[in-house]
Amino acid sequence: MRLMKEEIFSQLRDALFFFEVEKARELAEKVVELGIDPVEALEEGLAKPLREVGARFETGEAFITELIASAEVMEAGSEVLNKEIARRGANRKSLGRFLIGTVEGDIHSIGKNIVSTLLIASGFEVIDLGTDVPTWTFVEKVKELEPDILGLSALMTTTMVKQKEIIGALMDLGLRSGVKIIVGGAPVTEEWVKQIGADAAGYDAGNAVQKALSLMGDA
Ligand code: B12
Repeated sequence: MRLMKEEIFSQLRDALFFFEVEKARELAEKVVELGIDPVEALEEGLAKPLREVGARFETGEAFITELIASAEVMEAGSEVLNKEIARRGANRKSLGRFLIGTVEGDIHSIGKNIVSTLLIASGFEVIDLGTDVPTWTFVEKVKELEPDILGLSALMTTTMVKQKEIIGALMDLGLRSGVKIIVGGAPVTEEWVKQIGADAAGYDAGNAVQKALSLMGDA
């Protein structure tokens, strides 16, 4: 089983590097069929190699077309795996309401979607506002839905400033104290959390769930 798992993860990695969308979907279905941990498959088979493509893009070794093509592979595979993750965690009572979205100007959705799925699987009620969400929409939705936690995703150094803007707007309207705020995305650090007055940062989906649970404990 262990060998089979490693073999499938390695085939998933190859599918991502060679832009094979259908192959990734089939392999993800095989992961589900064989009862392999879908979270591990997502991280080892798809997320890690996608980050490698990102690093190559940064150094000029990969083109934007390659980045887009490998992201499509990741999305196809994660669509199948996310369903399985949610299915495994179904029928739990809600631990709390979690409002999540990617900030304005930023269309990166993959990490946010993985975090949402794992939160659902862990028992949170998740409301996902999608990507490129204006600051004002976050504020309105906090007012309307009264979530326990607000999760703000930003993948770029140029868009993470929106996390600060949203927290500022919530403070100005007297809404900040009613909601815990957790920020995420690759550029986020503990230093940034302090600087913008958030409550926590989540560095991957597992860590996001852990932090969310501990914030609920503080509530
Ligand atoms: C895939 C990808 C894309 C895809 C996105 C597809 C999609 N549907 O999401 C496409 C090709 C569309 C894309 C576009 C662009 N991209 Co891009 N992209 C990436 C890449 C390679 C991977 C991101 C990803 O999905 N990672 C996999 C997931 C699983 O990891 P993750 O996103 O980090 O999420 C995890 C954690 O961060 C955390 N997390 C994430 N969100 C949240 C939220 C909460 C609440 C919590 C608690 C935790 C949490 O948990 C997640 C799960 O483990 C990164 C490189 C990188 N190292 O991040 C560049 C990267 C983010 N992109 C970059 C750039 C520059 C762009 C473009 C501007 C490119 C261009 N020249 O057009 C556009 C921007 C468009 C826009 N306006 O947003 C830069 C940003 C640089 C910067 N300024 O900081 C990066 C860093 C690449 C690079 N090294 O240069 N991109």
